[in-house]
Amino acid sequence: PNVSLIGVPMDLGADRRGVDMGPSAIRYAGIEARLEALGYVVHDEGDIIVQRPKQQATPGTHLKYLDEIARVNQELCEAVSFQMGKGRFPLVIGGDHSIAIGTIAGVLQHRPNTGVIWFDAHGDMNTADTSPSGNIHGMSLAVSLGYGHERLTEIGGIDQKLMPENVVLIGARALDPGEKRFIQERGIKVFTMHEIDRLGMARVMEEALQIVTARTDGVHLSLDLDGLDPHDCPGVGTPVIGGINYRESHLAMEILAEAGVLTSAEFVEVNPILDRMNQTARVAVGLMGSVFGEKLL
Ligand code: DIR
Ligand code: MN
Ligand code: MN
Ligand code: MN
Repeated sequence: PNVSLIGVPMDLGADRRGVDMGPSAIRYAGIEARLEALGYVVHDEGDIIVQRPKQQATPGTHLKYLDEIARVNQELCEAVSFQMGKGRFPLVIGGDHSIAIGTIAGVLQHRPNTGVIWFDAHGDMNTADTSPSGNIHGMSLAVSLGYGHERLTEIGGIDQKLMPENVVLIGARALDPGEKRFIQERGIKVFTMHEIDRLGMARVMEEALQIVTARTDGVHLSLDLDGLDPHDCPGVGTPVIGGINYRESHLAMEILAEAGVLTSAEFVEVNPILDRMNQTARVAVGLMGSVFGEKLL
């Protein structure tokens, strides 16, 4: 089995420096050796180049850095699609969560009915009208569903988008008012921290897997490290207390691995500047180990 590692050193979608160093931090934490020890052939395809615009404003919209984020995601879409065309598993490392736009657009070229597990404290379902921040990392799931600025939704083709019934959120605990409406209007399944506490992570994952596999031709994992509790992952730009703990998150990855359905993945929002001794990247690499099938015995 071949894995293509693609780094995206982007911080423009979070408008906060440091998360651009995420790919370096994850490589330093040993991702390549970790997967090679499991028997994978890892092809490190390097990083997508991200420019640093002189100004954050984009004329005609309050979306910050729209031009460069659109350009990077277009390139990422092509890179992911190219690697999948060679039969490889794309593993994208970020970078802020705006890069899910390009990753998912690329995946949809090969698996047009992909299901998605969106592991995150946030919903990332704002549009320009509902966003409190103008930060595109809070809009990427809406874009992947076909809602948002045309410069973003056109990436990969406006007709090749996720279906809301094939998407589940896990770990949500900070949703903006417009995101709550978006979720309710489209009937998107959300396992908030309440459901995780009540049902336990094992049951949540079993139910989530049923949903994302029922009508799909693949499953993508989009894992924002701020889905975990900031105690375990302090190196993120928008921490929210009361999150998924280390053990629950590994259990979730192990159940995903056992199901054997995953066809692509991305790990985002690692910010080594805000971290303690690269802990968050190390946790990210541990989770990647689990989701690729690592076991103690
Ligand atoms: C907030 C924060 N909902 C926004 N989003 C974050 O700016 O749209 N997503 N941090 O990961
Ligand atoms: Mn190697
Ligand atoms: Mn996110
Ligand atoms: Mn988040």
